[in-house]
Amino acid sequence: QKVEKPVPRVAVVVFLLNGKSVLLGRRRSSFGDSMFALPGGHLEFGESFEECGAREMKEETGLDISKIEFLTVTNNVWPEEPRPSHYVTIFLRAILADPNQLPQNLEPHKCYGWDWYDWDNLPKPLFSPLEKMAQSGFNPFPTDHNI
Ligand code: 8DG
Ligand code: MG
Ligand code: MG
Repeated sequence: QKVEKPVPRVAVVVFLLNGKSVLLGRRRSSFGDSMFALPGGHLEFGESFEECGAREMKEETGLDISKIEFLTVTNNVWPEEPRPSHYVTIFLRAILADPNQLPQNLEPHKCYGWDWYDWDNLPKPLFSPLEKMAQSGFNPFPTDHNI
């Protein structure tokens, strides 16, 4: 049996901001199972980061987003589990296009459900790329220059 040599892949994930909260879902996967993670997925050929973020959000939650902005990028290597993985992860932020829209769990085989979590009281365990960012003091919310 041929074993493909692993290669780095590009992931795009979105901090969907709603008041002081962000949208998180518990992963249902052999990789990071039960961990709270952002909506997102793999960058497809020819896509912009913003197109990918909006598409993954729609596929996974049914939500339409607006004001999509690039925040940062991190390099994430999992040497072992369940197979070697390496993601260059693009973090975006966005807001709901319609503030009355509710998230739906459109890929229940991949996620146990979406909910809003206060940034100051994030659930545990967080998926490691997100955990690393939270630990580093990163904050996805815009700075309020009026304070
Ligand atoms: P796709 O087929 O829809 O493109 O992929 P997916 O099934 O939605 O993939 P995913 O696991 O949700 O996202 C792809 C990879 O992105 C994931 O395996 C690892 C990386 N990733 C991070 N941080 C996060 C995160 O917070 N949420 C998600 N969903 N993926 C993340 O590095
Ligand atoms: Mg997806
Ligand atoms: Mg996904």
